[in-house]
Amino acid sequence: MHTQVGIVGAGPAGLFLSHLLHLEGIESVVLEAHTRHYIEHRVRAGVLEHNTVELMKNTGVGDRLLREGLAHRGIELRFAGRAHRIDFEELTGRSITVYAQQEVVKDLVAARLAAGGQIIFEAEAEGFDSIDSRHPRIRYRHNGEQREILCDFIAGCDGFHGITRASIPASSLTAYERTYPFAWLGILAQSAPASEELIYANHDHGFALLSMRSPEISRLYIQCNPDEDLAAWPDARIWEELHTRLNLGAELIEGPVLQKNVAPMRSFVAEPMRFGNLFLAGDAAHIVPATGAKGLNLAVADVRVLAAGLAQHYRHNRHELLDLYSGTCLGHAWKVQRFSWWMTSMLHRFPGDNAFDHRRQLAELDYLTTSRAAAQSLAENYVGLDVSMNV
Ligand code: RFL
Ligand code: PHB
Repeated sequence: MHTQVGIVGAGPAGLFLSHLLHLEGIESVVLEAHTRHYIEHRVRAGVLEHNTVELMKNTGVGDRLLREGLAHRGIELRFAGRAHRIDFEELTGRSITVYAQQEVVKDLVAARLAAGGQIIFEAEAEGFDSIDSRHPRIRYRHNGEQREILCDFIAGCDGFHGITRASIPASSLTAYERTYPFAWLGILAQSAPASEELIYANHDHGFALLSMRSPEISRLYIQCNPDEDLAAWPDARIWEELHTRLNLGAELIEGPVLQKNVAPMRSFVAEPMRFGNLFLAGDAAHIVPATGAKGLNLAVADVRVLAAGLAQHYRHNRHELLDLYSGTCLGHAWKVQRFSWWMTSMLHRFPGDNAFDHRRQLAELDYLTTSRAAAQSLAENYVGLDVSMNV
């Protein structure tokens, strides 16, 4: 089999790339290790930046998002018994939209299949040949058989644990990493969200976040230990912690817990994001701690740059944009790393922190909620920075 761009992974990065390439008249094949049902039901991100929403609307995959997505004009910060709203609309003229990642995935899969696109499910990429040549090959397993795709380019959109990054010689890649001494215990609950907007809370017991998926479904998180045993967290204990940390009184209504998981917090960047004709995009190249709500948006920002570079290659046989791909994406990704690290540092309890660290956190939150300049900085990062193409 031959295709112009072989894409490994049908997460937001791989699917969006395939969609954008199709709009440019470029052919691609997406290989996905899991089933369609699995990727369409995996509970993950929920916050879409302004630019992600605009891209979905402008490329014909925004109809359901417009109907079902929840437009949010701000967030609330809670700390030291106080609640303060950051008004994105007023500070930046932009807003964010709460629309679940698996809904984005469903919309992209439907659009690709309707346009005759090829997504091969249950097809696990196992290795690559000649990745530094003009004709790289992907080896994959499907229905128990080993197969091969010959491509012009490979896009590694296979997430943090995928094999594309691991296939690049270690001497050609530098990894920057920070792990955090905590994780998030997340629940999806059948209960009306206690607030119309997201609430980020800094509490003595640790961080808590109130988010949502719809007017009937809440998504709630609490800071926990990285090796937390879910068995130690019966629903009643989770609700008790949420009541304490969010401090919403009777407004936080409990409901059946539909799903429970523990997600690690990590910052990671691999440089460069290209090796020969293999390009890394999304979580395959970088991971951010979830506090900034950025991972999915960063994946979309990468593939937008990659699609523009590939379009320039096929249309004009020019390579400036592809040559700038890694630098452009990394320039953006590091700013997003900084923001995600900063939000994480400001809102969580770090084991070993002393009273000084705690007072410094509270002073930071106090500054944020009393200085327009500080609030505006948070707001413009949260609604999403534009990718600067001239890095
Ligand atoms: P994905 O979504 O991990 O997709 C990678 C795909 O590649 C497949 N794959 C392979 N396929 C074929 N062959 C192989 N060898 C393969 N190896 C892997 C996998 O099956 C998978 O389908 O990566 P992508 O596309 O880069 O997208 C990244 C996002 O999924 C991720 O950054 C976000 O979910 C992060 N994130 C959030 N991001 C936001 O923008 N806003 C949020 O509010 C937000 N909240 C979150 C989050 C992530 C969380 N968790 C669970 C890590 C909340 C949580 C709890
Ligand atoms: C979510 O709704 O899953 C969510 C919202 C905000 C975050 C992280 C996750 O910062």
